[in-house]
Amino acid sequence: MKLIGMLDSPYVRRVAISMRLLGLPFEHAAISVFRGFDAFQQINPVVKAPTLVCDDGTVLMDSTLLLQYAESVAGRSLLPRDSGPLARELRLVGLALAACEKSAQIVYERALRPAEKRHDPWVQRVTGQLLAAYGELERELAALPLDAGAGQASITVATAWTFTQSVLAAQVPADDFPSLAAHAFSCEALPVFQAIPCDDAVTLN
Ligand SMILES: N[C@@H](CCC(=O)N[C@@H](CS)C(=O)NCC(=O)O)C(=O)O
Repeated sequence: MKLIGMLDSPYVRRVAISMRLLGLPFEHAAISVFRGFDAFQQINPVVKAPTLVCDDGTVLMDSTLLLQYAESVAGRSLLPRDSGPLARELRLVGLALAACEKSAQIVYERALRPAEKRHDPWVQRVTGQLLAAYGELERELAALPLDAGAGQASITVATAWTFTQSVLAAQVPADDFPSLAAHAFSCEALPVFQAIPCDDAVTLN
């Protein structure tokens, strides 16, 4: 299998870390969806990161679908089987993915849209949604912490937080989210997170 996309994308990174934890060997091609658009397009015409090229050549996209496929190949899951714990983990994953989406929207708005065409009410709406997602996550983790690296919610929450802190630390002050910051700190110290780092300098990937 071949995973395509830069590790400054939290979506790519959560898939890479999960595949490593599932014990699945894979190649990684760090192709940018912006600077490497043409090369990416030759693999996946839609140019979405992450993209997974399966061993039979099937091209998949969307991190959650990639993980569904990877877990099927591995024959095990990073999500709980029982519906109660599963519902909580899915809620946390959903909140973290929403936070990734809202972070990326703000980054794209700033980096790609000419200043005179920016629409402040839109940025404010997205920033409110971003803070709401992290507010919910903070409450959840303060009430019941996650074990570092011990499942899909743990991985996705940590990769989302690290991503947002790398691009929007001023908008989402770590001091306001101590449980989230502590969780991400514990995860980032794990060998699997260190082996698959969020690129220091986030580029528009
Ligand atoms: N829901 C998707 C989101 C993936 C996504 O938006 N990736 C970004 C990179 S962080 C991307 O491909 N951006 C290029 C574009 O959408 O044109 C997932 O979970 O994989």
